[in-house]
Parts: sequence; structure tokens; C-alpha cells
Amino acid sequence: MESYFLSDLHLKSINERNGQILLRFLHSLQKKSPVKLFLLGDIFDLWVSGHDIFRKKYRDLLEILESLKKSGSEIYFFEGNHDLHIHPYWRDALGAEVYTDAKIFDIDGLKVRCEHGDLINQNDKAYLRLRKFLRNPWVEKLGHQVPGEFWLGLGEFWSPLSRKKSGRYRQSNKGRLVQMIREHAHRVYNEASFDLIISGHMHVKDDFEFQINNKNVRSINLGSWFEDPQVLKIQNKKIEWIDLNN
Ligand SMILES: [Mn+2]
Repeated sequence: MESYFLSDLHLKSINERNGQILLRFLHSLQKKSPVKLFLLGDIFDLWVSGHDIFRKKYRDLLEILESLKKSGSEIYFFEGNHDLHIHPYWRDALGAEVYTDAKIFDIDGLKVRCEHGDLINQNDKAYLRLRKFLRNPWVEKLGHQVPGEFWLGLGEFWSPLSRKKSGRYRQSNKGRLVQMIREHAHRVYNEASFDLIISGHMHVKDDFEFQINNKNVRSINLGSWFEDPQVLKIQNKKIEWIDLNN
């Protein structure tokens, strides 16, 4: 079965360019279904809980995903910091597996560790505190109970500010971010080994091979669709990038 990995689209609307590219890509998967689809977080600029406003906004997308599920495809969604407490729709209605932490999968005999990647930068204490706060059961309850309109409004206010700041930061710190991605791969390999680690969040595409205990390990960060709309594909242990620009 073919497996596909994507992250960090930060969709604000399905009508924007990357929204349409995503729809086209998922249509192409319908012909290949069943496939495995790994969504590694920040697919949306904001999605909270299972509120109707999000389901309506992304109806075209959800319809394709629902049809992929019906034809036997498997969907795995790793929550990012922009898609939060999403299980009321994604798990309970769609039937996807939803994760908030890293997980190792056996894909064609390859051990593949997947995660959003928001724990890679351990120096970002402010974010780590925010993450803990957002994952608090009380805050989760608010996420489900406060209407979606409120969250969408908050997201529209907050996200341009945060993007401008983090965009500048990423530009001037690219080398350091790449180093963090690779160091993270080393560090977590020592907790539990794998052949390949795939993450997102950093918005810095990186594809790097290293040796540890005489074993070749590959570390991939998916980058973001702001740079280039692309997905990673694994089939019969072969790992390849697919450029969706064309
Ligand atoms: Mn993120």
C-alpha cells in the first residue's frame, strides 16, 4: 500500500491556491485507494474540536477524505499547534486515528517515527508552556464548548501576527533550525530506534541521512507549503518526494 505524508499547509480556506492543490492531490489518491495518508499537523491555519463552522468551511476536503475512508484508505492525523482537540470530527465522525504525540509505524517493513515536530525546539520555552496550557483538560473542554465562530475569529486575528514574527525568525535562523531537526532525530533515536523520522512544524525542508550504531537512519522534515506544495511518498521501502506544483 502506498503511504503519503504531508504537513504545514496552514490552510485558511479551501479556495486558496494550496487548498485547490490539496483537493487535486486527494482526487488523484482516490484512483489508488486504499492508501495510507499521514497528516502531520498544521494542515489548517486553525481547526478546533469538531465545530460545524470548520466542517462547513472545509466540506469539499472532508468529502474526499470520507470517500477515501470508505474505499479502505487509512488516515492518521497528528495534531499540530494549529489543529487542536480535533477528535470529535476526525476520529469520531471520519474514523481517522488521531495522535498528539510521536508514534512509530511499520511501513513496508520500515520503522517510521511520525510526529508534528513542535517538541523539536526545546529552547522555545514560551511555546512549550503554551503547548502545555493548550493540552490542559480544562482548556480542551473550553475548546469543545465555546462556539467555533469564536475560535475562528481569534485565529484570524492572531495568525497574521504570529506568521510574520515566525517567518522572520525562520529566515534568519535556518541553519540552526536544521541543526535542531537533526539533533532531535539523534536524541529520540536513543529512546526508541527507527529507520526514518518524519516531522513538520519547523517550515524548513530537510532530508538528511546519518549513521548511529552502524545503522543508516534518515531524518526528514517536510517543510511547509508556503515554500512548496509537496508530499513524501513511501512505496515498497522507496522514499520519494512528490512536487505538486505541476
Ligand atoms: Mn506547527
